[in-house]
This record gives sequence, structure tokens and C-alpha cells, in this order.
Amino acid sequence: MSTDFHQKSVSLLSEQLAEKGIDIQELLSKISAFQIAVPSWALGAGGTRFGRFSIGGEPRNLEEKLDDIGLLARLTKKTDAVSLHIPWDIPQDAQAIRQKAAELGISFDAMNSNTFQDYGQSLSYKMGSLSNANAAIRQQAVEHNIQVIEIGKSLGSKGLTVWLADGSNFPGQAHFRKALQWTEESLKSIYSKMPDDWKLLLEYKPYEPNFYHTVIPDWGTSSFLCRQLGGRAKVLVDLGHHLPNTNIEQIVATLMHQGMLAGFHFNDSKFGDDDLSTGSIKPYQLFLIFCELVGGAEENAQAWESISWMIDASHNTKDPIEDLIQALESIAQAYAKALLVDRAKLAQCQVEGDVVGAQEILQDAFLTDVRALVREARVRSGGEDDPLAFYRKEKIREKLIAKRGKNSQASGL
Ligand code: AOS
Ligand code: ZN
Ligand code: ZN
Repeated sequence: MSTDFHQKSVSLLSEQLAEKGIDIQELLSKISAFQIAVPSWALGAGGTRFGRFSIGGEPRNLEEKLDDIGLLARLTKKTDAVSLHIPWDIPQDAQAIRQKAAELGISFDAMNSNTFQDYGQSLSYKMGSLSNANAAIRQQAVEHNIQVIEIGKSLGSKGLTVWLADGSNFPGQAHFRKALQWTEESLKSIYSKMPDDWKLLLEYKPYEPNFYHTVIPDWGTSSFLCRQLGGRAKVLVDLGHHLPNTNIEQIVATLMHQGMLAGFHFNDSKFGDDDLSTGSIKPYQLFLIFCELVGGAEENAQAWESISWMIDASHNTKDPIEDLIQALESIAQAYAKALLVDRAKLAQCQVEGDVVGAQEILQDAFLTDVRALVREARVRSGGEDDPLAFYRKEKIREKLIAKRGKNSQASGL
């Protein structure tokens, strides 16, 4: 798109929004300020249980992962943080890594522990980790989490994300209540070792890799556990961790009402925890989620700044950098559209029982083409006007392949 055409689009949109009493400058600064962390495991090709197809030029170590995120940050101006995964990303020299990240304008978002794989530790997690019936295995899993906190401290991170694969595949395999009790005790030990300015983000997931029961299947269980820990433990919503057709926006509202929303793992899904690009399957749902977020923050249910934003996607098909550019763009669009909702009018419709009017308000915002707005915010922040086009024109993947090789493989899933 030419710069001239872009400018015309911005002024048309600006006129359109002014008629609705919306100030475009304020909108632009909100969109620019909104930053989403990128996970270190999203920079290589993801695998499935059937295979993994290398895309070439994948980052071979943590330094190269940071380089890729630095590039994303420079192009999109939509991310300024990385979420690391231990043991996949153990820094050899934390000071040097911290400095490299700072030079790229990248900080360290929540750290992710991993007790869902055997990774050279002495006792196996085959039968679970924080909920294991064997106390020695629980202890080992607790110590791993404490080690992750220590690594995070050395990098300046302020959070620990815990996702448990724990559960059972067959009836009778696990004792539901004991598993929950052990999980609570293990989490308490971890929480007690967390610095005062850290938060614990607890994920839930109804199935996979365990298919009969998971120890933390839903937001209610996660929120129950967080309450046993203390005020700095909150619920993390991963969009793919719901049964089909779950009303995720309502879950978000309910958590905000209790001040219990820790943050997000953004992705999209058709069937389950598909980890597809955010906004690729259900953009309207993403918009409705942002409506609850914007509304909840405006109405002081929970402060916007208290919520953490992260992408959690990894798949087999696209160039991961292109994929992340698309995801960051989709998230920014959903946020921008949610900012357009006339909340006063919506509240009025709710009072009057004007169902048609309420739907019109939401769809009017959703159907507004905000691409020029998101682009303008990015350009004003110093990003590329069209990051994807730039990436392709500059042949960045080809350059990465030349540098890192055709078969380089990122650590991760
Ligand atoms: C797993 O399903 C969870 O979404 C985790 O947050 C995440 O994908 C994992 O920690 C990355 O391996
Ligand atoms: Zn997740
Ligand atoms: Zn997941």
C-alpha cells in the first residue's frame, strides 16, 4: 500500500471515529503502548506426534532466539519481552544474556517451568510431578520450579508460569482429592520461595497429555489453588485450553470480577489446544475477549497493568517469524476494535433490554477496518509500515538459513 493511500485511510477513519466522539490520537497511543511477550519456543518449527518439518535457519541457542525476537520487536513494535522455558533455555551466562537482551530492547517476561518431560533429572514425571503420589518426585518438581525462579531472578523476570501435565489416563489411576492436595502443598512450597514482587501464573487445561482427568482442568480449580497460595497467585487463561464452544469471554469477565486474572496465552484453535496463530480461526471471539478486558479495566474490576500478555503458539506449517508477525497484528486489531465499542450506549441497551441494539454496537466496532490505525501506531513508534512485506522483501529467512544452516533446530517442543 502506498504511503499516500495509507494517509488517506487514516484521515478517513479519523473523521469516521470523530463523529462517534472517539479521539484517534488517544487510540493510537493505547495501541502503541500495548506489548505482547513472545515465547522462546515459538521461533522454531513446532512438532506433532507425527513429525517435525524443519523450516531452516532456526535459532540454535538462546542468543539466536533473542536475535529473532529483537527483529520482531524492531519490525512490529508490538513485543518487548520474551518468555523463557526451562530447561530448554538455560542461560550459560545470565549476565551476558541479560545484556544482550537489553541491547535488543527485550526484557524477560514470566519464566516457564517444565515438569512434563523427563529431561535428565533423576526421578521420572511419567506419573505426574507436583501431584505425584511419591513425595520424592513432588520434591524434585518443587526444586525445579525454585531453580526456575532463581534463573528468572538473575534475568530480571517477575513471574513464574506453571502449567501442569499432571492427571490420569484411566479411572482409578489417581486419587482426585489427594492429587489436588499434593498439588496445593507443592505450589505452596514454590510460592514461598517467590520474591515479593513476583507473580505466579497458574494455567488450567481440561485434557492432554492426560485424557481421563487433569489435576487443574478449569479456571475454578486454578483459582481455588491460587487462593490457597496468596494474593500474587492468579489464573492464566490459555485460549486453547477449553472444551469446544466454551464462553471464554465470560471466564475472563468472571476472573476479572474476582481480581484473579493473571494474564493470557494467546493462540487460536479449531478443536483443542491446537496452538494455531491467534486470530486465524475465531477473530470474533478474540474481539469479544478484548471487549471484556477493556470493559473490566475501565470499570475498575481489574487494572489493565496487572494483566500479562503472551503468545503461546507453535506449529508445523509456517515460518515462525511470519506467524508471529501475523499473531501480533491480529491481537493489536482485536484490541483496537474493542476500544471502539461505545460502552455507554451498550450499557443503555442492556438496561433497556435492547438486544438488537447491543449486538449492533458490538458488530459495528468489530466490522470497522482498523488496519490503517494499527499500521499508523506502528509507524509512529518507529516500526515497519508492513512488517511481513519487509521480511519477505529483505529475504530474512534466506539470510538466516545462510547463517544458521538448513537443518538447524531450535530447542523446544
Ligand atoms: C501447554 O499446553 C501449555 O499451553 C504451556 O503453557 C505451554 O504450551 C508449554 O509450557 C510450552 O511447552
Ligand atoms: Zn499455554
Ligand atoms: Zn497449551
